[in-house]
Amino acid sequence: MKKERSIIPIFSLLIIALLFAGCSSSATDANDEPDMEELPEAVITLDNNGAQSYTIINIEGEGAMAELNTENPAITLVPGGRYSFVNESGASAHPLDFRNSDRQKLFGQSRMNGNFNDVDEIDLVMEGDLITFTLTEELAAELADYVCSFHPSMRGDIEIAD
Ligand SMILES: [Cu+2]
Repeated sequence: MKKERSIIPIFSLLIIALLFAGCSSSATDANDEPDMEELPEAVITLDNNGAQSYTIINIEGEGAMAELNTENPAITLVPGGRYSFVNESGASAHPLDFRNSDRQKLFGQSRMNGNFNDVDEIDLVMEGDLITFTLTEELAAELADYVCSFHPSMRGDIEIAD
C-alpha cells in the first residue's frame, strides 16, 4: 500500500511534465507556421517598348499585382513580401531604380547608391538584371515608384496593399 502511494505523485509529475512539453512545442509551431504562410514571394519580369515605357510581361508567385503587357503599369505589393524583379530590357540599357515620392533613389540598377542600399533588413540582392528585396514596413512607407534612370518616361507607380 505504501509503495503504491509513493508512485502516484511521481506519475502525475511525469504527466504534467509531458503535457507542458507538448503545449510549449505546439505553441512554437503555431507561431512559426502563420509567419511562413503569410510572407508572399513573387518574381516580376519587365520588358520595354524602346525608351518609351516598361511593360510587365510575367508575374510568378504571390503578393504582386499588375496589369500585364501594358505600358508603365502600377504594381501593387504586399508589405513583408520578398520580391524579385527581372529586368529583361537590360540593367545596362534601362537601369531599373526604385524611388520614394520625392524621386530619391532607394536602390536599383543605376550606378549611384540609394537611401536603402545599406539597410540590412531589406536583404538587397542585385545580380545582373535581377533585383531582389524584402518589402519591410520601413521600405513600404517610402517606396513610391519604379523608373529607368536613363529614360524618365519609363516609370510606373508602386502601390502598397493594405
Ligand atoms: Cu530606359
